[in-house]
Amino acid sequence: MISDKIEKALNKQIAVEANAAFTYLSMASWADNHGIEGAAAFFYTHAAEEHAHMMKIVHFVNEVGGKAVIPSVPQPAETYENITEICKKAYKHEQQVSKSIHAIVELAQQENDHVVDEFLRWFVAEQKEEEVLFMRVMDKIKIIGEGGQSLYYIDKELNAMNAAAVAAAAAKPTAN
Ligand code: OFO
Repeated sequence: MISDKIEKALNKQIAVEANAAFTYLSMASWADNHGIEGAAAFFYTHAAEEHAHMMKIVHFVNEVGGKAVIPSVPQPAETYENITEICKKAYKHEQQVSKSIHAIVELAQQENDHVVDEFLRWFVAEQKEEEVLFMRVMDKIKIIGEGGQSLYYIDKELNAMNAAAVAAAAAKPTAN
């Protein structure tokens, strides 16, 4: 039911989501090891979300007659300078993922594939939400500044954002 070109693009996106999941897992683990608990919880949640996105595409590709390919994932960074660097990287990462989703939407529209186009709408909305979230994180970091207690406050903010994200996820339809 899907063209070879779209199947290839969706399989590439499976790898992108897997890469995002492992990148955030590595960030969470680094924060965990440094006792930055709010940031760890925030990125563990995001790693799980990215894994769910990957699974959503795997199921879809197989459902519409394609063959989902499970990718190998490049080893993410093991160490980071600080939590600000992590958040900057995560924001950049989300912007790239959005571009990648938008490119598949364009492909689906060129091919008049309404099924794929409709399927990807969920991802377009999700990416918008994630970009907004990371933009807000960067804004908070700017407001908090670089004083002696900044890490404490950034961690507190990330903890609160994580709690809000967990509550929101519980209230909306899940990735299947
Ligand atoms: Fe998969 O949602 Fe962002 O990357």
